[in-house]
Amino acid sequence: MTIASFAFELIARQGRARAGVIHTPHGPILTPIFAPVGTQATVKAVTPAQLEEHGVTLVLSNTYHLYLRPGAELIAELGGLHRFMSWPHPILTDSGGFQVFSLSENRRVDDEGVTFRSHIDGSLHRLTPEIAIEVQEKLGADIIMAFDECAPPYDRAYNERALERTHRWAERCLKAKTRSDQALFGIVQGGIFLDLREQSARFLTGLGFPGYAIGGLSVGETKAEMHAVLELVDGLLPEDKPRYLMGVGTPQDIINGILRGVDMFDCVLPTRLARHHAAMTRTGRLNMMNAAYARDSRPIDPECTCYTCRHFTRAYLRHLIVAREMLAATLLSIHNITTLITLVSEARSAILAGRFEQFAAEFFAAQETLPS
Ligand code: PRF
Ligand code: ZN
Repeated sequence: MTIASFAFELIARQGRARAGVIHTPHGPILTPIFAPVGTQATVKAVTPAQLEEHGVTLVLSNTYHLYLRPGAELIAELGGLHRFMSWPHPILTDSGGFQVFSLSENRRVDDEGVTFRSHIDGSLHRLTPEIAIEVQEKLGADIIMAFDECAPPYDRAYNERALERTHRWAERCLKAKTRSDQALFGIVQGGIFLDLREQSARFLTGLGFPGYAIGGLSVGETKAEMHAVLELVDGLLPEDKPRYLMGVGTPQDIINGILRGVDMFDCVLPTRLARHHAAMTRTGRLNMMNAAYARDSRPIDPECTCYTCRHFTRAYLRHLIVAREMLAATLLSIHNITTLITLVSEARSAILAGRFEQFAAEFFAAQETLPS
């Protein structure tokens, strides 16, 4: 008998909120989970040892970037992405669809795939569902994503066309897949249009993926529109499969997602904000360059247990930023990632203890600016 390399166990529910475990070939992922983004096979400014120390279990990387540089064959030759970046824990790769649309110039979409110019050297490339799967199989992540098209959220005609294409591409991704040790997730699209979202969730569920992502959100729609899509999709996706809200990353959006049945999140926000001198806390953001911190002997967040908060003052962090020292980005990234990892891990404990409602209420009551 073969042991399934990928499985989702739903352990507890409170309302729509869920706590579970995703089993992968590189170990378990306790959900809800937040995954920091390692676009180019590195979570910017943070070492794998530092990620491990701060409770990170899942890292996301990008097909688009690694396909362009250094190339999937090279990474495969060197033993795959886990070994290449020395991350022995679970990895998820995004398919490249979203990145082609947001990063490359002169892209042209047809039913077959996308032709685009590299944002690095302008060279011409083509991604199709088959190529996206081939590249992701060479990289060897535990969870791989279907090749999709993320349309502008309010354009009905565009969303109808993109959805049809995304569904054909999802079928082709399943067909192209050859490895049995990777879980391929389907991606629900449809913009803000609830009937299209319903059509998408039903179609993809019919194909029988081991997990489902909700794409095309946090791309300019309102919070109310995002919540309406999440609530609809929560009722349509199978309960016994993980749900992943792509590219979502503020503490508020994460709690709102968990309240609506989401198990997985990823975002560049903690590391991007860190490089722009912002410290994330559960209740708001601090600009660490602010002169008010010049003599502040407190840590960023007295409640935080991260390496940065255990060892350094706000005054020191401000000094590093003003002096343009690289360590600032590392220390702030560690803190910001820890804020989100601690948030999802406490949310999980609250769901398991049946007190997530109170947890969420207290979280929103503590916000500096009221959540929308
Ligand atoms: N599709 C894919 N990756 C994504 C998105 C999407 O819609 C988003 C949208 N928030 C982030 N990353 N493949
Ligand atoms: Zn901290």
